[in-house]
Amino acid sequence: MIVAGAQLGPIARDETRGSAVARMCALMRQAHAQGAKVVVFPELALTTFFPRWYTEDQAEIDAWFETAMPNDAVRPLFDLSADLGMGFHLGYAELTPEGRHFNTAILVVAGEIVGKYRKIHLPGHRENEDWRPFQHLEKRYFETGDLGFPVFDAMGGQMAMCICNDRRWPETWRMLGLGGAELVMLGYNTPLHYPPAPEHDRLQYFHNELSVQAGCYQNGLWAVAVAKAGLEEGCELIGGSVIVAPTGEIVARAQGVGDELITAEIDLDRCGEIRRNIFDFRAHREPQCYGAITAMDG
Ligand code: CDT
Repeated sequence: MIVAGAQLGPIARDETRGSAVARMCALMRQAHAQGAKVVVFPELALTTFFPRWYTEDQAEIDAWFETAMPNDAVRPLFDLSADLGMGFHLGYAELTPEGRHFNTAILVVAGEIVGKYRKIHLPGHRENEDWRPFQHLEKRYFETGDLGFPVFDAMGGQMAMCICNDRRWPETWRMLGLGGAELVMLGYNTPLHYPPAPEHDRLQYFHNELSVQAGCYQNGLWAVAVAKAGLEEGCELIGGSVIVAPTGEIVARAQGVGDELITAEIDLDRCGEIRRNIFDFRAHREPQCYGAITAMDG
């Protein structure tokens, strides 16, 4: 199958959801013209990355969240997906009828939601930290995802999702690998500047690729990792969207930091190249020796 990653350039604070959706529809059309069966959009793709701002006004925060999916603003994406018979992955802020807040991603195939994931590894902090040039308040505005690491039988394979910071954690990938995932779709908003350790700023692109390539290789699966990129409200976000093979090799990479489509022809059966050999879990894993992984946080 051909898969696509639709990197988005910055979304301004005052850009409407309708405008972001129109940009995504254009990229979905482009992906379809190139034969793609599914297109992956970034984390929190409908709005600017609002956790960079502190507020105590819950109504102000709730305005960044979606209370229904689809809703009127997003419906053009669902309609286009149905018309084209295509799949898409979308990250958005979810406010449930019970008033719970999640950083969520869905997989939609031909206009129907077939899978949902809620981000488990929430980075950043809870309180305003004045010394930072911008905040990273995911721990304040979201709760930890409560859906585990699900894998969905869709589009002729085993599909899974994770979100941004999740990609840095080997536990994420192993859970998805053990669940039989063959293709992991993920979106990210990663600032180029990491205020607690600015000496690592120069490594942001490297750490993105290192994490995704290791996750793919060590679990024998494909990934499409897609950025929201560029200078967004004074904060530089990395680009570098990639499609990675089960061997850990990068088969497509975005060149810039604007709206940009990347595609690759992938064969899900190639997961077996790794899973039947070096990472044959059943033959070689020793779970009786891994107790600390679930018994301890640090
Ligand atoms: N969105 C997100 O998870 N971003 C983090 C930024 C670094 S932690 C403040 C990431 O892991 O890319």
